[in-house]
Amino acid sequence: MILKGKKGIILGLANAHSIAYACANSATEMGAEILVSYLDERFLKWVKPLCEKLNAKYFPLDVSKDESIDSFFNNVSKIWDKVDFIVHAIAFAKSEDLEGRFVDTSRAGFSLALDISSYSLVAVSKRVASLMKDGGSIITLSYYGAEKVVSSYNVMGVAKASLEASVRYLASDLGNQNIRVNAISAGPINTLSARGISGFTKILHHFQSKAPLKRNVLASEIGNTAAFLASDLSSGITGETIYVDCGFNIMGA
Ligand code: 1JT
Repeated sequence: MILKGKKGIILGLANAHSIAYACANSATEMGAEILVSYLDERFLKWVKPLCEKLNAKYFPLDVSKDESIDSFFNNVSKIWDKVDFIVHAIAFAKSEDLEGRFVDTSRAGFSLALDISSYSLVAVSKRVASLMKDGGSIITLSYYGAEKVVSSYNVMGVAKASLEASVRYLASDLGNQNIRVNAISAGPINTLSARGISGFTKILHHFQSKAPLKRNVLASEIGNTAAFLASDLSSGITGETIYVDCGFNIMGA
């Protein structure tokens, strides 16, 4: 029960396959009280029953709009006097930008991917920091394509590189309020977002054969690492990108 007495926000729940759901599940098991964000009414069909099961509150949030971020945190501050941790599990890119050549990325596609997948962490961190009265932990999700070229990941790789750099700058800014900021670099997981990508099954197979543990990473393993980063067990860790990828990233030829 490493999160007993803590209050945490999980951003980006779509359905039971979401990494956000695995994080909400682990945090609840570890004793935290959870509040969840979902994009809009289209997702309520899945979000409502999942949140009821976890005894979690849920509010809509569209990170592309400052007004939506403001009203979300306004909702949070009405029911909670403080927040201890937040998990940011939100990313987006146009499907046409996750295939073919990176060099063909449009200005609009580049801007959209970086806005939703990277700037949103900055916008959310500013608001949540003012609610983290006893310090806190900010956690986001990244992927190996941030540092090495992974075919088709394209503009998302650039967005994740920007996200990981933002983690370091945010950690530097917020450290004096005892707020830690870290990223989890997760191995590929079969979520709703991932399944939309052509060739994703091939990626899962390649990953399994190369990774030291010879299997794909489980969403629950990401959730458990997020719980560790949210807890006081990780009190000396900030600005870091932690791999939860069955060892894939250590391998060379
Ligand atoms: C997004 C999507 C962000 C899929 C993502 C993602 N981060 C990791 N994945 C899974 C993935 C995707 C590709 C890949 C390897 C892993 C889809 C919606 C937008 C945000 O390529 C090798 C393309």
